[in-house]
Amino acid sequence: MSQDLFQAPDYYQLDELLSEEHILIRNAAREWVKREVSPIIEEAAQEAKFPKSIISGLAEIGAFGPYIPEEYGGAGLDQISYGLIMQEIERGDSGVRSTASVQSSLVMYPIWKYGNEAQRQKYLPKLASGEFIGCFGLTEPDHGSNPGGMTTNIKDMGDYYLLNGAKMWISNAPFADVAVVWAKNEEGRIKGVLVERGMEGFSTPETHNKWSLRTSATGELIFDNVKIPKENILPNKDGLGAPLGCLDSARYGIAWGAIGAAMDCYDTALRYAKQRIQFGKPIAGMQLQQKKLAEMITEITKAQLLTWRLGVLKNENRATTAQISMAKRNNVDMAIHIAREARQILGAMGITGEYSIMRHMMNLESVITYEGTHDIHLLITGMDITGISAFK
Ligand code: TGC
Ligand code: FAD
Repeated sequence: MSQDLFQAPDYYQLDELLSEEHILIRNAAREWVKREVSPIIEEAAQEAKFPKSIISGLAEIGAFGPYIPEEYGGAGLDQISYGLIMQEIERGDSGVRSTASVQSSLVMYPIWKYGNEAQRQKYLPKLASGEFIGCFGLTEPDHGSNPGGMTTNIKDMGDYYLLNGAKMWISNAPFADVAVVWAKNEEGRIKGVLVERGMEGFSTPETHNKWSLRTSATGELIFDNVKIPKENILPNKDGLGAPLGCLDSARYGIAWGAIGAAMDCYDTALRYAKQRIQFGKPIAGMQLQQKKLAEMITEITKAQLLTWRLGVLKNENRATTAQISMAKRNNVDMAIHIAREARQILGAMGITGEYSIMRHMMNLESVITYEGTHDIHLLITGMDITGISAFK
């Protein structure tokens, strides 16, 4: 990729809504992405390899467990800081943000919230430092949008549980040290199970040939009579609400992250349009290109306001699942539209790895599907405003 010249748009002077600490944290993440992610990310995407060399840097900027208390190795930050970190990382690449989202909201969060003290002490500091990488197994081959139908199961064998089943499309699976896996017990109740690499009968084959999220490793989790010690069950919450509670936190981070991808596409397209001369003048002076750019900055500004307000509500523990769904859905859709428009502004150059836009565009095809599809989030809003579930 050519040199990273990113300049963040702040059309409504929203920095004034942030504290000094927020700005320090955001700027540290921004600088780190420029220094450590931008120079290597295009090659990693072309080769479809997760760049393991950035794990320690992610830990240093507080991307692993931003809001997990410091006593467990987390950064102890508020929800707006968490969002800003996700925004900056996804400005670099959605696959890198995925790794941070899974580690923080889908692995550390359930261990912190639903685990006991021994489980917290055993796993959280190592996950916060990046010594351990985690993954989250909810989706199955036959149960994606409808995780409540899962068939992965645990059977009580007296001294231990026996785990059987399979999960699919699992971020970080191929190299994760620990997997938070959701499985039904004999009463059909969903429980969280901590499965460690090396347990007999547990394998994690990688999923190849993705055109999207190529810097993030995706795989299956296969459980063939895996013996699970009883102390590896998360004791403090069960039922579908347990994994869905984790998704609330991850979806919130994605709502911020998508703004980062959109800002990068807009900024790249604006700079290119000012420099590219056709018909004797910069294409930025053509009305059609101005329409695209003006609509982009309008949508980015609206998304920034939405997430800032959601962050305030989240800090006060008042953000609802439906509010989070609205922000995830709106912002990812906004980002994917901006990526497509920005790609066109660059003409043929837009399809090359010289610029980040096509990579963002392809990544966002995963982001609009995982953590609840675009349709599912619309139906969550529909359910919230009508009081009637379209899922039953
Ligand atoms: P429903 O009957 O509505 O709810 C079942 C129980 O769960 C409770 N609940 C929640 N609790 C906490 N937080 C939430 N967000 C909750 N939403 C619902 C609910 O109150 C109920 O509790 P109880 O006590 O009454 O039993 O469930 P449903 O089966 O009708 O499904 C609802 C639906 C479709 C919205 C839900 O299943 C859903 O969100 N589906 C989408 C699945 C999804 O998002 N999967 C994501 C997998 S992980 C992933 O994609 C990671 S990508 C990682 C990366 O790389 O970044
Ligand atoms: P389906 O549920 O089969 O949906 C197919 C289509 O039907 C979609 O358009 C959907 O909107 C629509 N649809 C489904 N139900 C309804 C309905 N009731 N009404 C209207 N339309 C409907 N999962 C994990 O557990 N952990 C991970 O780490 C993880 N990482 C992922 C990484 C990547 C790169 C990808 C692509 C996915 C990942 N997922 C992960 C899985 C992801 O959460 C699922 O793909 C997603 O929930 C959708 O499930 P599905 O793909 O089975 O689609």
